[in-house]
Amino acid sequence: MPREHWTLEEFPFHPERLLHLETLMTLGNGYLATRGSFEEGYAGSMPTTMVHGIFDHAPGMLVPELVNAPNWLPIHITVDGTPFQLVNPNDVSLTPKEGALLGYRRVLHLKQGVLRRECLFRAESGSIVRLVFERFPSLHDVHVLAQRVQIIAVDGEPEIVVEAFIEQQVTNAGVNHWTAVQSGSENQVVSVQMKTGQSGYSLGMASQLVSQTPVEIVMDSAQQRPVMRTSFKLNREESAELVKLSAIYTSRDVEHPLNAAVAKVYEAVATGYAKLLHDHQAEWFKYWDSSDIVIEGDETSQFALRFVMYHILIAAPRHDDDVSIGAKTLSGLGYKGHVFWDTELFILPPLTLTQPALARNLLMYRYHRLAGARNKAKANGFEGAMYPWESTDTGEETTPQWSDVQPDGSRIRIWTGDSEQHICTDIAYAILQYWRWTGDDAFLQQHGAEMVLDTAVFWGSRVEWKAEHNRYEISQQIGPDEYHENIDNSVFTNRMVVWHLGAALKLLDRLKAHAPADADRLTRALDLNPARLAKWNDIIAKMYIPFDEAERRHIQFPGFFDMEFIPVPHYQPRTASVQAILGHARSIQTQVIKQADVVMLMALLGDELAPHDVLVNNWNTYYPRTDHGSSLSPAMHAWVAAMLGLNEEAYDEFEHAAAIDLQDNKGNVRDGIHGAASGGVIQAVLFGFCGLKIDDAGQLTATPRLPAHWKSVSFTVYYRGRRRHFTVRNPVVETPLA
Ligand code: IFM
Repeated sequence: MPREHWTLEEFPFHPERLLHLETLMTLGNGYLATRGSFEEGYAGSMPTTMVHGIFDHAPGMLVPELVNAPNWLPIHITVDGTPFQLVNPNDVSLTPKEGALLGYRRVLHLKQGVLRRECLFRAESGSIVRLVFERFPSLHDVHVLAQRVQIIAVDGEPEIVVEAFIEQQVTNAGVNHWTAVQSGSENQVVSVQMKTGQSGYSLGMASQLVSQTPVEIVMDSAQQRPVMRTSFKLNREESAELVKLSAIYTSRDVEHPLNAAVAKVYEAVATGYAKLLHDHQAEWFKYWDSSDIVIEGDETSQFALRFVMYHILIAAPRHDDDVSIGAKTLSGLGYKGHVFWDTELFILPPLTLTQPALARNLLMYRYHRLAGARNKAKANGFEGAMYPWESTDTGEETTPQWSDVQPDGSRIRIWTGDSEQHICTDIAYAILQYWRWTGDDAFLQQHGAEMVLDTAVFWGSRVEWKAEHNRYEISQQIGPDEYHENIDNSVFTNRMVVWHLGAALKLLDRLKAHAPADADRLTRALDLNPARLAKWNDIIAKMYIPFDEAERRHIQFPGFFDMEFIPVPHYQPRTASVQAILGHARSIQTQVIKQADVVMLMALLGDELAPHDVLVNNWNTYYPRTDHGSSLSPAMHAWVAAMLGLNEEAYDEFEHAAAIDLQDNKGNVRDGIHGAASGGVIQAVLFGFCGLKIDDAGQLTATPRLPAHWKSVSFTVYYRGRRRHFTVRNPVVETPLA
């Protein structure tokens, strides 16, 4: 697909990949994102626009979800009475009345954040037109949505009719969230105002069609919406240009979203498309100036890296620190827009390094949800802050307890909301990683420390003392490997808790030394009394870390090796996970692992976890048992393999991770981009292949372990407020002369 390193191209039309490409070609600006659906619509397509923070819990649904907003895209064109529609070239039942698509190219421009589509279309009359669609949600002014269509009469003298409107009949795959829908028009601007049923968010959207020919507003009474219509005749070779400018606000932004949207449309029309595009592109260039990573020697990886960074950038909130990025970004309905650990441990690090202000926004989202985390701890009989496994706007636990109805009519119990408690250490890890890289003391003192310390308070109350073993344990956990549920003493969780409590104690000492007022405030507010701190030290000393002394390797959890061994690599080539092949009931009784678990621990803690030989033994043990049933897995393996000098495995897993969305090798990209896999790919390059890290002396260092055919990797990172540019090359090995 990649024609050059900045564009994703579809040529010719691939109807069989409609939903996959619709996801890949999502545009966004950190406020909202819109899938790459067509202006004229297409049967089976899923036009979706999602605005950060607009969640709603519809009647009959198990949990709230991010709501599909009105569709700002519709522009319907008829050519001599034939509606311009893409037809499936494989559908032989179509009649000439439907027109003929003679040519098609769709290009997503990553560098500019613009989607362009060119179509050559023949009407039933024989007239041929070339249509060029272009659109972008402005990065410069995130409330502005811009579209332009050029219509060129290639053959004949066609009569053209253009109708543009806002589609307000939108649902989340059939689930309606909107009530009190009202549409209207005034002074050439059409608008709609609607409200979510349960959560009560209001949304206003307005739109104007700008044409050299008069635009009238007509009522589509069947759909109860105003439509902007214009018509004209083109001579052969003549062209026309139409611009549709829309704007959107919600009650999260302003008190009167509709008024704000209408005013913004007037402003955008006065500014004009060319200037809007110019300003939008200028913002994108600023993004890429810090976030581009240049690989010399591997064009496919170069493109893949830009693609994943693009998707992180369009999802990252720019001006809002009260929202976060869901597992599927804003590009699809998968996981209902819920926020998981995917954000803190996978998506956030690339932002911490290249766009620290955006990383801070995401961490502040968690700060604003401390109340929800404290409620969860209390409801479960614990102290401190226990973050939800799945989070939305409220900060309450929103993991569904039951799956959707299965083909046999049953529902499966989902335990992650109860037991995947490592989310608390994941958030603390991301906060301290952000602080170490940025040196943002103000954030740490005012916000970050409270989260790190109150989640430590949670762990202090959560661990269980086992006098008979003279150790602390943690029962009923789900580690990153979600195939094994409600196990006792997940090594990932127990070891990360030790790390967390150690980091919390050091943090408190630092605050006492450098910010005594904050140390004092937090000590009182969180009741960090000497007994509590002594217990943290005791836990650090006596936590049970499952380890096999004879084999010198970590044990994922006690009993793991008693289960049936399945040689996962023998199950190749496969398209399904080994779990799907063996079936749920059997696979949970085996050593098949869903995703990096002990390997994830190695990525996070590196040498701090264990001596090199133990890390190698861990790798040799767990790699052949992992079926990568989760998209989060391959990139972490690439990082760790690179760290261990396993170049071949590192590149294999990197390629695997980089293809997850582009090749749709899990078959579910229609539901949205795998945000964590995207962030993981970037970490595999920076932390894995480039070996970028902050050493004990506080210096940035890089240890090149590039794939053999990569000549160099160049990137810019912010370290303690300073921009640093690196070009990493494998060390030149001198060959002695014969
Ligand atoms: O957070 C992940 C989890 O680790 C694996 N299942 C999917 C979740 C959302 O991406």
